[in-house]
Amino acid sequence: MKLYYAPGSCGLASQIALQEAGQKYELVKVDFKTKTTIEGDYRKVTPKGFIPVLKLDDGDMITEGAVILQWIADKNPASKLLPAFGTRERYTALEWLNFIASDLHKGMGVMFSSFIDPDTKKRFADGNLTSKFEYIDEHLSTNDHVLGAQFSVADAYLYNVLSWSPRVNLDLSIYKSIQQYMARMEQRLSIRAALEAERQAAATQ
Ligand SMILES: N[C@@H](CCC(=O)N[C@@H](CS)C(=O)NCC(=O)O)C(=O)O
Repeated sequence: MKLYYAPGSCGLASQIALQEAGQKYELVKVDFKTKTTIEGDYRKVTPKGFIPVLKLDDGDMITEGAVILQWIADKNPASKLLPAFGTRERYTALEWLNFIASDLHKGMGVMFSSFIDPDTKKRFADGNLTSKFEYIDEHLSTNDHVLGAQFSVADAYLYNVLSWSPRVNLDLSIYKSIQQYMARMEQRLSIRAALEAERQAAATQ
């Protein structure tokens, strides 16, 4: 299995999930500027040009980070990375995955954009992102993980996206529960292993 990724981007969540599931995978680095990899034209892998893409051993490709996370969880039920199909808890997990993907991830994406000037980014952070951080902080004040007691792929994704804040000059230090959550996540072996695998792959490709 291959995971197309770029260092420091949203492919980390998929890697964390693969590590949690004990799945072996190979990392293939994508150059965003040229849309190439060591294999050649990345647009042949996905015309969308985005990472992550999970290429299965039979050649099938899965795109969209939140969907890749569900695929990994469902193929590895013993790892308990999502609640069972059909349960109310499953839909709570999907609500979180959707919120992280469409509101938080894409909101943080604005902060990385080269099309938006620093003042507009600041106003966007104050007017849009702050309420999301407050919501997450409040939730984490009574929950060790996104879904409560159990780690899930929603944590892989939430950790991934929140970890970008220093790179876009967002100071989250006032959110004590987020700070404690991030520190807890950084103790997890899967997260350490994913970060290390990414560091090693980035150095060699
Ligand atoms: N809809 C996609 C979006 C993924 C996405 O935003 N990927 C970014 C990196 S975090 C990307 O590939 N950017 C490519 C570029 O900026 O050229 C998903 O949810 O997986």
